[in-house]
Amino acid sequence: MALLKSAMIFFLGMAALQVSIATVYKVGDSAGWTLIGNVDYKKWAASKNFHVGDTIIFKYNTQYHNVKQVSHADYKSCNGSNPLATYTTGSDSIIVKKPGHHFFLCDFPHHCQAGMKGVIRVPRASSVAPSPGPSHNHNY
Ligand SMILES: *[C@@H]1O[C@H](CO)[C@@H](O)[C@H](O)[C@H]1NC(C)=O
Ligand SMILES: [Cu+2]
Repeated sequence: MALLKSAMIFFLGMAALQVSIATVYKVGDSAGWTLIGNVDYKKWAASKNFHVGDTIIFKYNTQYHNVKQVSHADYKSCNGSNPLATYTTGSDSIIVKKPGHHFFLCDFPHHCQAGMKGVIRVPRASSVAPSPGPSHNHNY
């Protein structure tokens, strides 16, 4: 009985830990998703340690901007005509569901070229990927 109880506490503790690890990120911080102020979204995204379960929020004026998730090729060429997902509410909460690279851009004319694009890089869980070396690599 005591063992069952401590097992319960352990699992509840793990669940609480999972919740506390999930982070909410507002894209561009106080600036939001915009052309104003020349926010470097690539740099912004590269400075974060995203994980599965995190929430990415895009805040913007819907008259001028939107959010499209695209393929790597379309990201490179700033082509939003074949989106994997489209967001247009002006306050889009996107929950990171899987590891990998997630490419986003604004599909209004020339906005992507002007810098409204970024990559959310989500590393695979460290327990899944065995590390070959003695030190941890953080090349994200
Ligand atoms: C965007 O991609 C579509 C489909 O792949 C293609 O037809 C279109 O020409 C592309 N647009 C630009 C501006 O490259
Ligand atoms: Cu835009």
